[in-house]
Amino acid sequence: MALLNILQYPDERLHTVAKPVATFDDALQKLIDDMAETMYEAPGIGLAATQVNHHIRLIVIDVSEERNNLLVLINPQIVEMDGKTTYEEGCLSVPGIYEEVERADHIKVQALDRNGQPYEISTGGLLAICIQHEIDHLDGKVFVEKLSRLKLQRIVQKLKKNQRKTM
Ligand code: GNR
Ligand code: NI
Repeated sequence: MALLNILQYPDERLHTVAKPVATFDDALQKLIDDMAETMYEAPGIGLAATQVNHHIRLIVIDVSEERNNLLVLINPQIVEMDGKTTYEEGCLSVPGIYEEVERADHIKVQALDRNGQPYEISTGGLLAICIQHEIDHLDGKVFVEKLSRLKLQRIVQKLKKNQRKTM
């Protein structure tokens, strides 16, 4: 297993639209394991392949308290959305920034597991928010881009200042 480097906003590679996974080979299994390790180590509740510069439709998530319930979503599709909720989101690619974002409250998602078997989840709460946040990454979108231009400008200034300090 290995820790992967997480791209930091405003890295333009975070705007890449990911392609569907077509082959469930050993390289994919290794990437899944490395992404899970990277997410747990960060620590975060989710990680999209986009964030580790692999532009395929693969997400790992664990919203459990015990950090022992890894969920792997490959080629995920939201097939139903219901209601609205707001939550103060953060992102491993946007360190130190936490902002309220509005999303669907309940979703139904179809995805493939790490062996390519299809499954479906109907969920709400933090898991639903996290799945939507991660699918946005696969579509090249970062949560701060949902905020006003002024807020986004201020966030980018702050991130650049912090990045200068840590280089
Ligand atoms: O660790 C994470 N926490 C989080 C909190 C609220 C809403 C979404 C998230 S996802 C984030 C990890 C991450 O950046 N995934 O892309
Ligand atoms: Ni994120």
